[in-house]
Amino acid sequence: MRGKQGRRSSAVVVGVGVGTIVVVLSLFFSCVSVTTEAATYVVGGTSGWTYNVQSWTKGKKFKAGDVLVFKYDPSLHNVEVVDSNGYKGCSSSTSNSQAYATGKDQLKLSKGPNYFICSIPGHCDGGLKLSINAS
Ligand SMILES: [Cu+2]
Repeated sequence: MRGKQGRRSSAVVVGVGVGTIVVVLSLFFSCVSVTTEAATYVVGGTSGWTYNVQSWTKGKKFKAGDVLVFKYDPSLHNVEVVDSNGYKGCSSSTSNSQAYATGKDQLKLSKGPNYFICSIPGHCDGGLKLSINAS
């Protein structure tokens, strides 16, 4: 009787030990994935790359290397990577602006401010612009 109980309690101890190791390991791997894996975001969520898209960034923390996927109808819009002046003035005429127009452009964030606009006349002024600060 006493021997049986002893075996049962040691089995419980072993069970707790394995459980703790599993918890510790899964915590370890989830921390690793948070710090090293880049996140991928569909800009604007289900609405995609459209007007007043800036509100979509609220509450999100972006990191350098994260990938933004711009989804839109390429017959209606495009995406241009611009500098701060291009963003403020809705102008793509800056020398270092880059245009994309596939309708599903994947762009990597660089550290610091990142600016995107639609360069079709009136669209950026109408709110089709995005600024993201990546840490
Ligand atoms: Cu547009």
